[in-house]
Amino acid sequence: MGNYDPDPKMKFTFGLWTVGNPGRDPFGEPTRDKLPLAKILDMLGEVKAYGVNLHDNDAFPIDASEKEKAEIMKEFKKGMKDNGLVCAMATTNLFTDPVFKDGAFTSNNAQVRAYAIQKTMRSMDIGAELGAKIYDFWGGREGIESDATKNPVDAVKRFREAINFLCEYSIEQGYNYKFVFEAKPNEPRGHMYFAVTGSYLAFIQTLDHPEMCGVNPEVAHEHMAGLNFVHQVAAAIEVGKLFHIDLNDQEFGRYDQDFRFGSANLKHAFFLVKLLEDYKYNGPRHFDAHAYRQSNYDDVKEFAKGCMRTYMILKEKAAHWNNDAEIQGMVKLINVKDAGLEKLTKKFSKASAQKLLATPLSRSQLASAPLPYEKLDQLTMEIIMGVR
Ligand code: GCO
Ligand code: MN
Ligand code: MN
Repeated sequence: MGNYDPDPKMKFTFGLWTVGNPGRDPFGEPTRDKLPLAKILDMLGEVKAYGVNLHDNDAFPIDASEKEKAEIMKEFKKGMKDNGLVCAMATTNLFTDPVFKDGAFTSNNAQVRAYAIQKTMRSMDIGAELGAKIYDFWGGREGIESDATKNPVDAVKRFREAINFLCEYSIEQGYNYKFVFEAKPNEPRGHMYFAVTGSYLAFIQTLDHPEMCGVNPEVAHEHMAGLNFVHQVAAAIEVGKLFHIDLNDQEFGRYDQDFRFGSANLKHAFFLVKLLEDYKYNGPRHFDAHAYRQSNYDDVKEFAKGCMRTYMILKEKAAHWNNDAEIQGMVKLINVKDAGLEKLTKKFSKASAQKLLATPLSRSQLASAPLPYEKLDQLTMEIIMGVR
């Protein structure tokens, strides 16, 4: 058995709100005491995480005075230093306070929109002081229950205006942030705008500064909608936009569960880790998950260690798959090459089109080529199950 300790090169991070989650749900009160900031940072140090992420109000109360903010900032920096942590990502809480009940950047009220931008600027100042290089946008309240209440075209325009403004703020302040957008189809709103990662990949291209913007896909968010998360991440990788990732787990089609990474859909988790490792993803790997409501803080530590350990185990299994001679032989077999035809279809020209039209290709012969996918999948499953 290998060593599955968290590797700092993997940049495993946790939000203050993840290990600090007190176990509240829509039907019940918290089951754990709220942990003070210093204790959360100590816990992350103890489990050997690489870094910490925050929403402004996870650490700095929404009504904190400048003096209180300065004291918390000092405590935060000390906690990071004592525990060898970096601050990898910061974000704004644009969803808890009642002011955001009908959206932040997409609110129908221009004053609420302005307040949301102002709050984000202040939170960007905090993140930059803590050293964060990534700034996340999760539109928690950007959506509707009824389309009678908001024009969905205006919503996109308003969101774009806010992001363009904030990109300029980051540049003007010299913060050098990379912005990342995190899609979710529903919860807490009935319907949220930018429902899937692909929505943001298209949106980014319409911004004034597309080069500083990428995505932060989350396993649970695509699985809630019954989608294949690996494919969403692959789409982001292929256009060079995977700047951050939120790892957790989720039963398909259920409410927002935020389970420990790999605990519900191990096969998908395997292919996700394989994709990230094969394409040398180098950003933070953030476990945006929380422990079961039944757990006490000792068990929360087991939860955090479990997220990282599962990733390390799956990373080893992905390498095993890549080095398995029988599997690689099959991969070669199913990827039929034809240098002449590949050259012909690589780029259109009148001549290549004519040549392609004149090429005899036997449909029945092509259809009869062997595709032993049952065998390939079984070999894969045996690696995942640990018998191969
Ligand atoms: C959720 C989201 C959040 C965001 C966080 C950072 O489903 O609640 O995943 O946890 O990631 O607010 O923007
Ligand atoms: Mn989530
Ligand atoms: Mn998330």
